[in-house]
Amino acid sequence: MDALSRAVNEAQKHPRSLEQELSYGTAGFRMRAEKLDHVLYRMGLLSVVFSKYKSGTTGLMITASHNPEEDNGVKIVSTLGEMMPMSWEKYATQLVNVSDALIADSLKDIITTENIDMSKPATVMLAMDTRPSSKALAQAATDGIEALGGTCKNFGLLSTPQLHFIVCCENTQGQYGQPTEEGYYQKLSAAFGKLNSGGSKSKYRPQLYLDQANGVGALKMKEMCKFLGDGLEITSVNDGSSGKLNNQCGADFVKLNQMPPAGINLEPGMRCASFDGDADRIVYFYKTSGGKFCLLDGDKIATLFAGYLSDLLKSSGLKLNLGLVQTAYANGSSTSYITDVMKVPVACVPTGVKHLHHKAEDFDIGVYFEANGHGTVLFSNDAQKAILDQSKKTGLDEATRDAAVKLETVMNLINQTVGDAISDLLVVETILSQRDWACEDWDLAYTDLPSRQLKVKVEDRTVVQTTDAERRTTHPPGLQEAVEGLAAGYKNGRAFVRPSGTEDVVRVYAEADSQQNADQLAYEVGVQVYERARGTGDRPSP
Ligand code: G16
Repeated sequence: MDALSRAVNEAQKHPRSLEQELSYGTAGFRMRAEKLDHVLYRMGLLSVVFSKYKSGTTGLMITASHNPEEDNGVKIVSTLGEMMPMSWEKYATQLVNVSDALIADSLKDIITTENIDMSKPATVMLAMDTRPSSKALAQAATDGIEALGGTCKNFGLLSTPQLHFIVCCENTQGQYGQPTEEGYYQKLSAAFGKLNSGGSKSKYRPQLYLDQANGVGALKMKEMCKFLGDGLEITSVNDGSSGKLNNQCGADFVKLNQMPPAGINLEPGMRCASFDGDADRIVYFYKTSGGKFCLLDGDKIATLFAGYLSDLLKSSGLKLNLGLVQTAYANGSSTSYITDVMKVPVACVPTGVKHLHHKAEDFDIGVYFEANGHGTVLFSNDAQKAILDQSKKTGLDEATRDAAVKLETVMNLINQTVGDAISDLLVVETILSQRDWACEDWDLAYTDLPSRQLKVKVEDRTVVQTTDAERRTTHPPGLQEAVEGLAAGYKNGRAFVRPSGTEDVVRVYAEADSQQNADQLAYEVGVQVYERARGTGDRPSP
């Protein structure tokens, strides 16, 4: 039996029982876990075809990240650890939506269009998060991989960024690091150790309270701590030993509710951070001596990183351009600060790491962060070479050389393949330590405009269509004018709506001069969405 016939045959074990049309969203397919069996089988098939197309090892991650425990999802990782190219998303969408009988036709279509040599070998690295549904879904994916003759390397539980890292290491023949979980800890901990070799501090304390969303990040941070030695003292909260994944905790909860997670009794002087369910996002928070909760989100992390890197660039004498990439969710104050004070170019792209990552490649050093805490830094090949050359150059004065060596080491601390909560945590701690800053010092750069996010349930969220990096809607008619009219009524008012690509909701974002005004604006915009886009369930309430 040839591979395509086997793929059809094996599909009987994973029949498509869902009539609903699915599409490859912000971060792959995501929904209630019980609906995903055939999706995983078919993504197993696709990851093999994609591996043959790329002539390299691909990755398949089973996770629904910040979504509730009952959901699950899948995304495909490309050979350098980046997301599967957007041009392949249509194939994924097509393959999961055809009837069982048309699987071979759908595969043939991809193979012919992309001119793929099916005789090439294929390997797929598979990993999953801690959701109860993940194991069975991993089996469905494995069945798909093996039906098409691919080799499946199952890594079991990994954080999403660890899988991206390992896939990159594998395809660069170890140049990026060793393609194992241990290789990940070794590379990052070695860089962290080099950058944090002591020195007395007056404000920075190497103690962090870490909310791990009851997810896979807890297991992996525990491993990382063994490699870090006593360089950083972490108090683990929501480590999965009792609570439910992402329930009243995690980066998404903290960012959206602007309050501490369950399990942390926040007091002034404590530096805290939250991971999300698959440890690819991180936000920090603290409480002022006046008792105010303060969030240090992705925007604040981005400016911390960009400020530090730009100082190192100056001191090292390197002429490399540094840019920052954000989405519409970036707080208006952060964008003004980056543009007007830091004088760093900033670009705005639609939500989703795939968009940010792509845009960041336009710079020698591209820092990208979503306000929700997902981000990293990319160094172009030329930038990496220039930094390495400078750090090895003889005859430089000590300060110049020291800055170049630091840049090189920071590069090794950053997981460039994708936003990584563990790596980002280590970079934040390094910068705070080197600057001898407490959270208050970090937070001084600019003051966030108060903001509010809401979710509105509608019959079909695809009726909301957007343009201009999701800052404006083009459909349903009249919605954009209504949103603009409402925002104009508030000082510093700004609002936008967009359909989520990971949850069945329309998201509303609003910011204004006061929290009360931001809340009110979000509510009023939410009502417009509810009325104009056929809202269902609870009408937004003030
Ligand atoms: C995913 C994506 C992020 C995105 C988030 C929310 O995060 O990786 O880029 O910001 O979903 O997307 P949306 O607003 O479209 O639902 P995660 O951490 O859940 O994988």
